[in-house]
Amino acid sequence: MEQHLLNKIVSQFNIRGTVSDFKPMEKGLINDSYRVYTSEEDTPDYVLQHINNNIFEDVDMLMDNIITVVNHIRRKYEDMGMTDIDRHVLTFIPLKDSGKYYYRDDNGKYWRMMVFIPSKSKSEVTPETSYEVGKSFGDFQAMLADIDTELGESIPNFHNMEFRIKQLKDAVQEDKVHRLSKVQDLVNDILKDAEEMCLGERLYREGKLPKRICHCDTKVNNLLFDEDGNVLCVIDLDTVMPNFIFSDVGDFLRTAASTTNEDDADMNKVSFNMSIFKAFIKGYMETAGSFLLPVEIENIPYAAQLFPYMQAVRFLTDYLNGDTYYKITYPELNLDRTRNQFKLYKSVTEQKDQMAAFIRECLANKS
Ligand code: GN1
Ligand code: MG
Repeated sequence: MEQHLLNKIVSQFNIRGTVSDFKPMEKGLINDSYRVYTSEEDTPDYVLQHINNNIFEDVDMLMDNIITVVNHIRRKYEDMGMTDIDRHVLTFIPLKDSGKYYYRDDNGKYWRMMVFIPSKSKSEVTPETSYEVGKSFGDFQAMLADIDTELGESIPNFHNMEFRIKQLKDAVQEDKVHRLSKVQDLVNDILKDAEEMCLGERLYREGKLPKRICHCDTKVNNLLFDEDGNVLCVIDLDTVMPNFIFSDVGDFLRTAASTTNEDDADMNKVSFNMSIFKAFIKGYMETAGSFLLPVEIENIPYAAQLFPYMQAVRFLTDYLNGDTYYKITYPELNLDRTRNQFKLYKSVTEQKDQMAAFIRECLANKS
């Protein structure tokens, strides 16, 4: 986007310092972001982000959720006496002429700004860092447990597996861009496990499984790390909403414990790394163990399966719909992503018994 248009947008926000440059940031399949540089020594840089309101239709609700969450976390950190809070929680910038946290430009596009946090992102997750990350996730969920405002669903049915299966079946039925014949076998293979993967929704309906406030997009590149590989800050809060804890555990493992990334078209490289799983779960159980119910703990292996599976379903649905949701760089990318995630799901499934045994071990050591 052109510099003078970006300048015009930024000038609406109540930032400190003089803007000297913009650089597009590579991140996310949904929103576009720019790093906004300021020239003074004592002013922070910022992130300017375009909010994709085709996906997040209710921008007011979205930003209300996010502001509630960051204020809540900030208060907790203040109570703990933390000194460098601005590195640990996102700071959003209001507009100059109203208290609103987003700007709607002349073309009807929505924008928001936040303080840029210098960090190492996309850090390679090792078993050592994975243990620390597990602990921070347990803390993150514990911190959000007592928010007293009810959060809205910024994307209704976001991680509802039954709903995602229905979307895939609809896409198959419509076959909008005539790709079905090419992928019919894959569709059949994936749908074979649909019922099993909808376990969470069944347990919820039976009143056995609670929803808690979760982040719902805990992939590795939505975490900022410090020099030692500890989680500094959890970013990308668009999807924070009530859900099963499986979401955060599952999506983190989907990305961190995969031996490659979701865009890798070489399926031989895709498998699930048990040592990352073990380290993460060990850390997570140390901090979250106190509030998790047995049904949540027992089903952690299911969570590890569910997320690559759900992502395969979502990528395949988008492929059949003609790539209208996820950004792509070549025509078959969503199909490659589907195969990649389905392969990962299979690899998790093969190791499910080992996971269950490890969880039993963690529980035994605790008592
Ligand atoms: C999207 O926005 P981004 O790239 O962090 C998606 C996630 C998927 C992910 C797959 C709102 O996340 O649910 O897991 O892509 N976010 C939304 O990479 O759909
Ligand atoms: Mg996201």
